[in-house]
Amino acid sequence: MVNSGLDLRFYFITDEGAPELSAGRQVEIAVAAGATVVQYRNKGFSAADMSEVLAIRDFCALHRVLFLVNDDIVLARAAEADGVHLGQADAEPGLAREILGDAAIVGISVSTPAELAQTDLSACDYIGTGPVAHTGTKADAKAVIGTRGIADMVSRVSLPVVAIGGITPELAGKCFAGGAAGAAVISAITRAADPAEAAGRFGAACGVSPRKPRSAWQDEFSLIRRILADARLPEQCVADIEVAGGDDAALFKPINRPVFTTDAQLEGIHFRRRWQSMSEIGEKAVEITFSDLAASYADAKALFVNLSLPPAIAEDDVMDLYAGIRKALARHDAVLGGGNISGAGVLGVDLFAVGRGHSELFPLRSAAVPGWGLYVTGPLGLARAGLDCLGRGEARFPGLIRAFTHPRARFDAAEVLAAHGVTCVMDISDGLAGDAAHIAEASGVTVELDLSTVSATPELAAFCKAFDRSPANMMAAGGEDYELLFACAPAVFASVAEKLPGAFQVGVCRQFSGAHICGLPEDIRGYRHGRRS
Ligand code: TZP
Ligand code: MG
Repeated sequence: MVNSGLDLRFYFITDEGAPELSAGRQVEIAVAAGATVVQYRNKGFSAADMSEVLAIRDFCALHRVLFLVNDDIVLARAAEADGVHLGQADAEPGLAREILGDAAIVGISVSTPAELAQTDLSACDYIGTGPVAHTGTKADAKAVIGTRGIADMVSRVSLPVVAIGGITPELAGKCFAGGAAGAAVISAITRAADPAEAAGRFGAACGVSPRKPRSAWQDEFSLIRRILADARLPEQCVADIEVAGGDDAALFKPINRPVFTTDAQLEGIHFRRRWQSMSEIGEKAVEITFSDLAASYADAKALFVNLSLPPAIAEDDVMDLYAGIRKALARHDAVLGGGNISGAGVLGVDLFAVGRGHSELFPLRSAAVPGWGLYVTGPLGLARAGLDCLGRGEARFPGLIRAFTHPRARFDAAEVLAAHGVTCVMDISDGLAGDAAHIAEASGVTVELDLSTVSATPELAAFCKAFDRSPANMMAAGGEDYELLFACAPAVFASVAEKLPGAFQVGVCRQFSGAHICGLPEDIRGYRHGRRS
């Protein structure tokens, strides 16, 4: 699953004036009917309501429903909501973006062309437009604009339009026909004689399916039992490992030249649950960890996983994450050696991998010498552009999104490089500019980068054109491609390239001349965790 677009179809807003339904109960009903967004709207919010907000947030997270807060950026931030919906009289969308961050969803109400003209939409992800029909739920509602007003707004903006105000299932259908991306509803559900039945009809009009209720994971031991039940040792690995999985530690048979590496994937830093399925998150975590083994000419043998689990996550989601982990392990003939589960604030996958090293070679970053070329095994910048697409809700470049969500450890390329005796290799996780500098510094050379003859893939070129980005910049600064970066004599590369047609030159190594990297504009830097500016 790649949820690159925002799914705004069934946009439920809580009703602080519903006679007998608490906001929490309203959300349960809407989510069960398939709501794709929940907006917490409570004009009389006080600190006493905070536990209600947090319970709704967790319930939405558990069901993978987007959770937004109405009007209040500070509450949205404090509740760690997915975003905020602002009215014309609220704070500027740019301020919401600044406070809530790049990945937050920011929506704004824009009812008329006149309002549109005075609204800066540059920090917004969608607009809410209405009222479509008469509504008693908003005292200061503007003049009714009808479904025609929705179609008119759709024709004026490129952002998704959510229709709001007095919407019934029948009207929702008309708004979708006019190009609306979603229908927002309060009273047609909350004040219906049978709210659950009304929510079901509204969901059907929005084209969503009802949801099964999910419960949060409760118990570390029951999860571990389920994980282990699926994690039998494949026959071919028993040769290296005697005991893995269910005991306090794993027992390995002697491994010739064992190689160890570790990596981590953290929610909010490396991934967002709404951008990738749990299985994709698990699979990627293994591939990026094994990428370090590939770059070291080692075969993957075993993986240890230390999982940090927030409370609002379902046991089935954890099993999905492990399904992805197992898929990658099977791809590389490796086993789950063991692991740990701990409660935490955010989802985190910490990994530790064991490999069997090459019988003679252990490539180093420090092995490059002046006169060698610097090369990569495949296209650069795709994953960074894919991440951008996910952040923008841009679905036109699926290959770029896939590069971000489905990296592969290049064991195939490593085998070719090892067969050619290449001694200077690393994987590109933080971007060519930064990673080439690691080789230059470790080897005491100057790397002269030159991307002038490298062309971007057609999809990256189209992305750069659409968003006015420089392809060279994306290729040099974009991280997470997990291709291998290597240095060798040009004659060696000529023979490597016969086996790896996707490989190409990105620079040359020279005698150190005062700077480790040259050939790039100043503003190009690789990704560096912890850097604040
Ligand atoms: N903004 C414009 S109309 C409206 C809001 C919050 C109220 C929508 O509620 P209902 O009950 O679905 O008309
Ligand atoms: Mg408002």
